[in-house]
Amino acid sequence: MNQEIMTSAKAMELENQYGAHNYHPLPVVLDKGEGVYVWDVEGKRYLDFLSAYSAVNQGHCHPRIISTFIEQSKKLTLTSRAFYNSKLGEYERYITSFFGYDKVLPMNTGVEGGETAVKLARKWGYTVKGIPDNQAQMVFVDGNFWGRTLAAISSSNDPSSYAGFGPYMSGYLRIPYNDLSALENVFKENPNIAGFMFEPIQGEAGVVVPHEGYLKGVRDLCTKYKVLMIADEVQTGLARTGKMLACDHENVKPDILVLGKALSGGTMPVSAVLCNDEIMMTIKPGEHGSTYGGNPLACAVAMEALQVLKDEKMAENAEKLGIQFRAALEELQSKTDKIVLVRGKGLLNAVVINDNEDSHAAWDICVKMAEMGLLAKPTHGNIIRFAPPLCITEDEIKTALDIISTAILEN
Ligand code: IF1
Repeated sequence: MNQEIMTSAKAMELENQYGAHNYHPLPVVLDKGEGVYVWDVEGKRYLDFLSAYSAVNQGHCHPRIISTFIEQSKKLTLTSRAFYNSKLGEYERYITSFFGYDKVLPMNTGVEGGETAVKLARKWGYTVKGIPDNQAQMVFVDGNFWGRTLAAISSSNDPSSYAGFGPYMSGYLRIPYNDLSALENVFKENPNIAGFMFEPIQGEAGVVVPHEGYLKGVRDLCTKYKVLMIADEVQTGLARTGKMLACDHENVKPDILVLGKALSGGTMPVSAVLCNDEIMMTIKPGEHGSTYGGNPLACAVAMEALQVLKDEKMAENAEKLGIQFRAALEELQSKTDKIVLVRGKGLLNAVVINDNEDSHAAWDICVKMAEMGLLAKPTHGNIIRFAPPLCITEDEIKTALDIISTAILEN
């Protein structure tokens, strides 16, 4: 086929004509990525401050991860789990010792990880906790986001996630986030609760950081009431918040850990559910799985993606530069009434813009930042999330802050 000259306009037109309209992207057409930078079709360079929603923590096209991908992809990519493969056992040993659990169940997308965690909790509820059949309850929190499947949106209180897709999954309870008395009350009132699944910091809700002690409080209450603590670290995990896991900020160990996104360094969907034998062994052969789960390519890439985080001290970098980034934004906040709030941990941060319902100030700021060479996108209308790859340098943070402050002050 002759090589058609692709322009941004042409690419947007093609997506509009032939693709589902399930997103409203910023008018930027990306063509290349390297480290913290991405380039559009016309060659304009941007600082990527979204990192594909924290799936590119290691930086775009990290050389070590790409060369591992290329090497394994020439040898063996997929076997299904009908057979063993030479990478899966090595990966399972690597990731379980990396995070300190007996076993891992490998899946692909983050939401499959969440679904797997809910199925494990229910199975454990019936076979270990002794919940009567089909009576297991799962507790979620307001503002949660763990994907787009019917099981995931059934737990949501965001109409843009659930409206128009009913009927919904039963056996779900929902309480306010960051509220330990609400958690204890729901545990006291419902004897058949199998698990409590939540994000240690809420990403989609707009980087909502719970009060100091919340994670510890959740851990203690889940232990006291024999409810599985399930940490959805799909977005907060893998060094994003300044520790390898967000739960590490309070030295808390969830019963089930869900990982995804950057687990592959942004090369392909790889997710993982980790827990100890008492829970993991409740699922018997043939009771759960997926075609691509645990494929040799994913295993090779995930080991390298995790090792890169450690070798390049990305959690430490996120911690250090996150403190600088938030301090500078708070300084900016003191100069304008446009910023209502700055919040975040590590390099998962957000700015809440002073924006009434119908204005689109946050969107306009993002369009202005794109023109100035920085990509970020609003969530929930007036909240702008800033999440660059964790390989970013101090100088690049300073450049980003110049762009952000100019765009906010000028808008
Ligand atoms: C979209 C949001 C972020 C997640 C957490 C599980 C999943 C996600 C904490 C599911 C996925 C993605 C989904 C993507 C945009 C992005 C997102 F805005 F939708 F909410 F990051 F905040 N747990 N989040 O954040 O993982 O199945 O997608 O691999 O759906 O628009 P997935």
